[in-house]
Amino acid sequence: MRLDDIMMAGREDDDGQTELLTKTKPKTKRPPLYKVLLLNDDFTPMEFVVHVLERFFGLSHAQAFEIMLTVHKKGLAVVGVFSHEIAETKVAQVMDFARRHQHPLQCTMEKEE
Ligand code: TYC
Repeated sequence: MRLDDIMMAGREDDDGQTELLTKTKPKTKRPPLYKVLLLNDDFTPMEFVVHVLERFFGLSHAQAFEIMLTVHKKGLAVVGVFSHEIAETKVAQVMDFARRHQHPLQCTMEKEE
């Protein structure tokens, strides 16, 4: 439960005791966040993946190299968490850039629990 789910107010009753009143507040839902995932393959050059991570995710060379290696070893990694619109844009940018360079690199998005 989030803190803003309940509003509390204090009021004194006839005996001077403070009663706590709780009311439910109209729900203000935060928009869901999306993980952007990069998938491993056997053909995309490591340097290309590092470049993609620097270019589209604003990572330093060292961070980009580290994530690339994680994907290479584990099969996939989360490269960032974004709103639906930003995640969609990142996925499209990566897929388009990879396609233009004729690499089979795959990037996808997944709703956060
Ligand atoms: N496995 C690729 C290779 O050995 C490198 C690679 C890393 C490809 C990460 C995709 O998302 C990827 N050249």
